[in-house]
Amino acid sequence: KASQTLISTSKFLSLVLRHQPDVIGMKLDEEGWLEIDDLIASANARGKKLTLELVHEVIATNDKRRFALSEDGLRIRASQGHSVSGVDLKLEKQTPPATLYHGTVAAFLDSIREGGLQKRARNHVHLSGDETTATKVGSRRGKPIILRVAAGMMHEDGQEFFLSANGVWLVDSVPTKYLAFP
Ligand code: HQG
Repeated sequence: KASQTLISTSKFLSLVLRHQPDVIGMKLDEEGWLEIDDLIASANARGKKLTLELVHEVIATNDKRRFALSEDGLRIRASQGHSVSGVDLKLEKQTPPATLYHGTVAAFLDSIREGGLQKRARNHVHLSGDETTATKVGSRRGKPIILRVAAGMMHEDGQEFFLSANGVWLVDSVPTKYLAFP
């Protein structure tokens, strides 16, 4: 199968499962799940070609493992990146490593120094476990700048950390005092 099909399907699933389930007239459940059969039927009804095989292939081959299958195998959700309100992934709190990383770009630095890292459109601030990953995240927007986050200290101070099923660290915000700028 052309990898182009897998990429465009991944983008479509990201749109539906993170941001706008209403584009196919769907609603996510409170933990972000959607019945795969409903997803396929609704997508097809709106002219978006989607099959069970394709959905499973995207889940299995996606470069960032962006989508997860429920235990019963009948539902799908995005593992992180949501902007739809009211979704609670019910992740367990985790103790983070001493340092985490955030990849961004120079244009945002003044504002980040001012207000710390904020969620913006998404439900969490996303942090990376290593600099290589953070560099990729920052590169989506231009020349990457890597900020070091004193995650251990934040955690000791009572901030909650969650780790998504695909290894992305999620927090509510990162106040400036925990950030080291390059
Ligand atoms: C910036 C991708 C100004 C922040 C990635 C970022 C990730 C501020 C942007 C996931 C700010 C938000 C998320 C402040 C934060 N002032 N700018 N106070 N606080 N920002 O896309 O972390 O490929 O919502 O630096 O791999 O870039 O989609 O967050 O540049 O895991 O699966 O505001 O998206 O995953 O951008 O990326 P985003 P992100 P996927």
